[in-house]
Amino acid sequence: MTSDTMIGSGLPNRERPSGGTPGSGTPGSGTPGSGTPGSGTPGSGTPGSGTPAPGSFRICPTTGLKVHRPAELLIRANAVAAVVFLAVGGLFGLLVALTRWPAVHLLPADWFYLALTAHGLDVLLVWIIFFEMGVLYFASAILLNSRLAAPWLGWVQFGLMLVGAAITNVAVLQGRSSVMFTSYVPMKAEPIFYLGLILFAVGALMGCVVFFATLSVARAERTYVGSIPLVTFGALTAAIIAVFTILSGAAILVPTLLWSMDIIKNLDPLLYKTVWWAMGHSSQQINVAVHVSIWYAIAAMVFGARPLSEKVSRMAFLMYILFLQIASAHHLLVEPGISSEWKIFNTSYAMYLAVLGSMVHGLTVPGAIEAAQRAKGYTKGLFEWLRKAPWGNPAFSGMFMSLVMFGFLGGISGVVMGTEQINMIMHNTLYVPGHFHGTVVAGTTLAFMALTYLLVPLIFRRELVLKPWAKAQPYLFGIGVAGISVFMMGAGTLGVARRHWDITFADAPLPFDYPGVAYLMMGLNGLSAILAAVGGLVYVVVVVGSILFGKRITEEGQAPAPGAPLPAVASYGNIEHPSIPGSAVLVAVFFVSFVLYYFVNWKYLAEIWPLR
Ligand code: HEM
Ligand SMILES: [Cu+2]
Repeated sequence: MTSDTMIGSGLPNRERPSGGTPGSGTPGSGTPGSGTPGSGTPGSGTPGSGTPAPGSFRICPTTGLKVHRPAELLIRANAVAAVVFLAVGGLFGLLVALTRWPAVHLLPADWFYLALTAHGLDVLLVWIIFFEMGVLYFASAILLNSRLAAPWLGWVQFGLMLVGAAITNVAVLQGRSSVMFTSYVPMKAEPIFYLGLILFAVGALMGCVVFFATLSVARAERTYVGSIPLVTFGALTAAIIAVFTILSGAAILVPTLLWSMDIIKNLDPLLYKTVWWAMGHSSQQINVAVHVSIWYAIAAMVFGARPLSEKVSRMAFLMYILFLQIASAHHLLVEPGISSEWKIFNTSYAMYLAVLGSMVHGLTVPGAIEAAQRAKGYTKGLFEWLRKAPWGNPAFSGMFMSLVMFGFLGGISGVVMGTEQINMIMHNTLYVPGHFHGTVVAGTTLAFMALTYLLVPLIFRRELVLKPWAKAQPYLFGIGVAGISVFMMGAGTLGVARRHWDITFADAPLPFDYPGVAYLMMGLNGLSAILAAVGGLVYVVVVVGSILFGKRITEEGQAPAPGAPLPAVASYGNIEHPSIPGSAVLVAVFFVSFVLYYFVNWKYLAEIWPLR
């Protein structure tokens, strides 16, 4: 098969698992037909216990994949809950940003900290993790052509997470739990604040269990050929890290709950922070693993792109697991109880190994898209493949902006801030939220939004409403978030503290003035926040509107012929003979920016801290 037909159709030369087809890769299996896309049609044979009744599957008309209805319902439920909490948390984010805009200074101090707590909680935890549960079910049951193991446990996941999120929100809104999402001891929240978080985490753990069980069901029932697809592999690394994260969370939140109930009298703040960040840092690595998987998924679904090298991409995912914990030291850089040697080793040498994983994906994802586009004939110059990409398709534009901004805004600033010495310039300033709005909003959130535009027709079976709005949405949100990220980093570089209600220090006995530029930055941040909030609102309106009022897609797929190729997203295999000069140039631009910015910060450090 030429690479042209391979890619042009979006369908690779991998074949479906099916009885007796050459290359189906199930030699020696006595029941080769089990769980094929054709199950349910007469004679296809679905032997084996636990194989669901034929009626519980439909065939997707777009991909030809089998869709297990209980999995589909769970994905829908988790996606809807995610979007609702994004709307709530995003509103709180806007209120926070408008308060930090000195000319507006919207909320009084106590409401500011309440809103900040609710914002961090609802977006960073609730929105992201509900969405991730949907991704886990999609990457297991749907992409592996399998039934979901134990859907009832999936509903336990959903119920526990919903109840947990609701309880914690109630605690925050009651006003006595404004401890922000890190809830550093000795700040004490109401017991139900921690209880809600624990229930939420137990729910998420159940979701991981369903995911692992589905992988083994798919394997046992031979619903796929050869290795699992890359997207599923990425989700697997995320789920493994999630288990570690949730156990660390239990190790710290259970004692904190007991402490807030006065059962434990004392909790050591440094111990709290160290264990809390075992959870807090790992949870961000889950987000990265998931959004990188989504980049690959969208590249495959929009372009039929296949990875440049399955092995290299899988290694890069594994690096996330291998070098996960050493980097969490970057959250402890000013803790007096920890030695400098340990901090410097963990943050400046060991950390780069995890970063390397992301940089590999940063090359291979655009590389895969470039190779797919070139194979379709977009070969002129370095960048025809990129210029002629479907920029009006919000799934692509959102995904590509997520990739670029995650690297340039979140990635570079993360390494700079994670360097012990330079960290002293911006520790605990607005640079920190500037950095993580680059990673977790421009990177993760934008990628999730982009994927939603594909999930609505595939999983909700509705056409998008308000298509022109959907087209503009990633740009509104992406540009707004880029502004938030850059301007908060700018203000932070000038020393403006994070989590601070009043940068004028109006009632302080000793006056203090930030430079005028800091005020300008905060104003620009407020304007960007409005733009991002509009982008977020458009997303919610388009998604909810489509789910409720979009034209129903009633078309049913046909069971594909045995041996027919699987779509790229659901199979294993590299692209053949890739040529990616354009991506190589993009990567070179990235490295030059990286190095320049890194040294600018060392120079700045030398200037504000003269050693004579
Ligand atoms: C409309 C979109 C958003 C706006 C305008 C916004 C704005 C802000 C602002 C101004 C802060 C406060 C910085 C400070 O004073 O320390 C903040 C904090 C934060 N934001 Fe956002 N944000 C948005 C979306 C998001 C999203 C989608 C996420 C996560 C996925 C997120 C995660 C966080 C977290 C974790 C904090 C820190 C809370 C804390 O310090 O306890 N934000 N945001
Ligand atoms: Cu971290």
